[in-house]
Amino acid sequence: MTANSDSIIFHQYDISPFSEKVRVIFGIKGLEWFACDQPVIMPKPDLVALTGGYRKIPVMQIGADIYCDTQVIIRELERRFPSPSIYTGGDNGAGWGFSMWSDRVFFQAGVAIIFGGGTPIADEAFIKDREKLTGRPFDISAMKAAAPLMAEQFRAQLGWLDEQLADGRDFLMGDAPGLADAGACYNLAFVRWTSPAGVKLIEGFPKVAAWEKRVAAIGHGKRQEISRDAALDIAKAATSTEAAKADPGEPNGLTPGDKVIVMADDYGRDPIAGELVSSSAQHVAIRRNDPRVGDVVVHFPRAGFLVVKS
Ligand SMILES: N[C@@H](CCC(=O)N[C@@H](CS)C(=O)NCC(=O)O)C(=O)O
Repeated sequence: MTANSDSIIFHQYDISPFSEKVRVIFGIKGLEWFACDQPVIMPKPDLVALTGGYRKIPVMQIGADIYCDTQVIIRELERRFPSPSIYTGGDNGAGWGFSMWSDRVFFQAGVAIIFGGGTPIADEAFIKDREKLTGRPFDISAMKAAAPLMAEQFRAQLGWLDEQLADGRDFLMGDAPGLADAGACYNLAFVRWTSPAGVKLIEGFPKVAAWEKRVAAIGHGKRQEISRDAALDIAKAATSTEAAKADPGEPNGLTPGDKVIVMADDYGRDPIAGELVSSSAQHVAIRRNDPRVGDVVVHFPRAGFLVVKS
């Protein structure tokens, strides 16, 4: 199959843990998708042509709709492909809170162990890039000093997963894999790829290690590859399917047509400018134009992002 404007194009790289979260969702839903590999560090001109400045990985593209951040990517996958659902244990709302814990607190504990333990990923160019991304020194010696303390944090949180699995269930919310499994397992995968000390901590919880294997066995759905040029050509030829929609509950009166800036509230806070198309408590969509891709609509979650009139 060649990709078209209905295809899932997934801008990613293989050792990206947040990409792994979505790849597991592709597996759970049995989806076909196209991997469009992007660089691990800036510059990423082809990605930024689509997003308007957002540089984090992954980004999902369907035609001229561009979804930034795993939260909005997974919500959109659930909307378009509802079966099997990612909410397998009544965690329709709680699953998102669980994901935010995993993406921020659990992830940062893993990062400290990985980079504090010394890993070949962290060469000079990578360190400089991540300092720009976070606006803070990427201080390997400070991470080395903190690694033993962070090991305690990481272990305590692995312990929560272990307690969740204590009754012998196969997956975190019950018999079937879903949002919680994808949302937690990628942090363990990242540790496995990069940190022998971290792997020891995981292996300290045999139920967690067995669960991890069950999640890995789900696979990643059906993956094919697409070049960056071909992905941009698809965006250029396509039209967004997002309809303009006012949200009467908008706390600050945002209305379709408003010129706005959207930015993440943690790291990678590059501002993305556009015109508001639609918004809700969980989602904001803005239209922007780029000479390489034409008009595109870029989607973001609300939790973890700021939207301001420009
Ligand atoms: N909140 C974002 C976090 C994404 C994230 O931090 N991704 C990492 C890679 S796994 C990243 O973009 N690092 C900087 C880069 O790759 O340029 C999400 O859920 O998608």
